[in-house]
Amino acid sequence: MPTMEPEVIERENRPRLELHERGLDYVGASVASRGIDPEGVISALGDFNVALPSWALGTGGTRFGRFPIGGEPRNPEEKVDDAAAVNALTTVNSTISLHIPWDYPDDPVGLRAHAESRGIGFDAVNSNTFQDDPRTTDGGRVSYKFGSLAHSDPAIRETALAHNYEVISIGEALGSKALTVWLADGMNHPGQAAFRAQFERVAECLGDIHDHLPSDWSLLVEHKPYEPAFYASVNTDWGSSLLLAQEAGPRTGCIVDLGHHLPNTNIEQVVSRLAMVNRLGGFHFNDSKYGDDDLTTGSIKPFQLFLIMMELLEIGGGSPPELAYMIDQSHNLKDPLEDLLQSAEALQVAMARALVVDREALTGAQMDNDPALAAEILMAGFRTDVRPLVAEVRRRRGGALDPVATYRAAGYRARATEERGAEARSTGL
Ligand SMILES: [Mn+2]
Repeated sequence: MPTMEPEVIERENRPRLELHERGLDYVGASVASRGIDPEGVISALGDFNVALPSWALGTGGTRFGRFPIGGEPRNPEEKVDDAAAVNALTTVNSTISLHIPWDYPDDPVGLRAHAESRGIGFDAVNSNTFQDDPRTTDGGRVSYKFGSLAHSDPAIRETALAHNYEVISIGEALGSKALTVWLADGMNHPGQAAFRAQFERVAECLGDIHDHLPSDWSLLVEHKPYEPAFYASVNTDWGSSLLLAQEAGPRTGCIVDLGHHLPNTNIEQVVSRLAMVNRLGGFHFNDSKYGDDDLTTGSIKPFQLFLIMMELLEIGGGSPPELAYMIDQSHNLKDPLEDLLQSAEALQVAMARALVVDREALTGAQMDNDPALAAEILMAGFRTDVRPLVAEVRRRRGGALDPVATYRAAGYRARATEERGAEARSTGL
């Protein structure tokens, strides 16, 4: 199996070290002048771990087609290997989130041991009841075409519940502590179903799933305004998501996927509201220009990402709170591992920019009704080149000063292609 050798990382870091240290000195002094300890920033960044999604280690696609890159991981074990390669470079992506049935593990205990040997743990497991899975849908007699947890037929709701229970038991074997329900139920046509009846069926089923969870687990629900239900999703917005979480039970949190909002939604405000009532469960990070585009995190709206990080620090009292953080993207053109490396960097940079804001001074300006001063304080953080702080987190833990350049220098994709083949495929049922 291809690996990311520490010697290669060390070799690539060496010629970059001098410039890195000069940058680190400069940003350290600049941040210290605001009364912020750069060591505290480095330490908080090291604790901000973001899970990698098993479905994004291969190329994604659109309705127009898919262009495999070669050497894609063919099974959950190889996905763990690729996640370990990313984490070796970034040091802040030590968990993987498995999607069932796309990554159905035949031997979860063996997979867990393999992951542990590569320094990888398991984040939330994801259930899928928006596709018919030949393993569980009784030779096509049971179908999710008209819904799963919202379906009018109790037998189909039972099948969907059974799938969620199976995913929980797989997750227990893997060492996961949360279930994220991928719910696509809704309507494609006005009049197709009753809003209220669909919602009530889903709420009841989520309550059943909640009550089925092991005692130290949590349940995560994720809203999305449209697709595949193009007229109305049951869990359409953060208000519906909050209602479902409240109905399902106390250990249910809401996932905020950055692409799952109608245009111009103030996502940082949504984050604040959900946290205020203790229902912020976590994030699916990506970026979006028009809809659920699943683009590289921080590539379209880096300022929005920074403002979301500001809210996270508000919730965590100055450091990132413990939530389910995950990247959720589709890599249509880039090498998926390079896209994940860039996303990990964007998340660390956004968090670092928030960490170097003088939050006490910001609160002072807010209380004094001085919006110009508040903007000065906020933008001083956003405009700081925090990249040496972010790189220092990686360097101290054996990671790469320049992850993408190091990944390329290591020839990882070529080695993976040699071992797994140019036609290796990884996504979907
Ligand atoms: Mn998502």
